[in-house]
Amino acid sequence: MFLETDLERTFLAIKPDGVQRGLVGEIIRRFETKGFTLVGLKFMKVSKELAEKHYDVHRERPFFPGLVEFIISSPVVAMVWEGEGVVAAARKIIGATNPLTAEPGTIRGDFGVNVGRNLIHGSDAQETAQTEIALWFKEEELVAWQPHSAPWLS
Ligand code: ABT
Ligand code: MG
Repeated sequence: MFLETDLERTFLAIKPDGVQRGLVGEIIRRFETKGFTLVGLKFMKVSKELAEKHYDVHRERPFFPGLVEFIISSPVVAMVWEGEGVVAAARKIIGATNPLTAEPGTIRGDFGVNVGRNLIHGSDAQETAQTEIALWFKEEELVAWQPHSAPWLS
């Protein structure tokens, strides 16, 4: 028996600083223990083309070139997570863009200090999530599954 839920998906990426600092396990743990479901995961170096497309909305901003250089500098962990309300909830778990003002208890609030090194990306809306998932993942790389029904979940 499954709970009736309105499933949605979001795109998350642990940025080069998160990988370099050995925070991959810690970051994934927060989404797993919250109760979201991992449906896609890959460790990869990002091409300049993909980085520029991903941050296309910031193309005219002064920080754009440095941002792209940073994202392609070292590997990232690209992920798709599924669950009820996961897009907004993941943004809460991640915390504010600037880690200095991000609340303690959030990923950025707990581990970061620099806005240009804010550890993890999360889609900012359901529509953006769909665009980003399609940009980063092929359909066959996503695994549709449900965790075993358990008394505490159903
Ligand atoms: P992302 O999840 O990376 O998109 O961050 P978030 O949505 O919280 O914030 P936005 B505004 O999308 O920032 C994108 C990246 O640009 C960096 N940035 C942003 C700066 O370096 N300087 C700035 O003044 C602003 C506004 C932070 C984000 N990524 N990194 N690394
Ligand atoms: Mg953003």
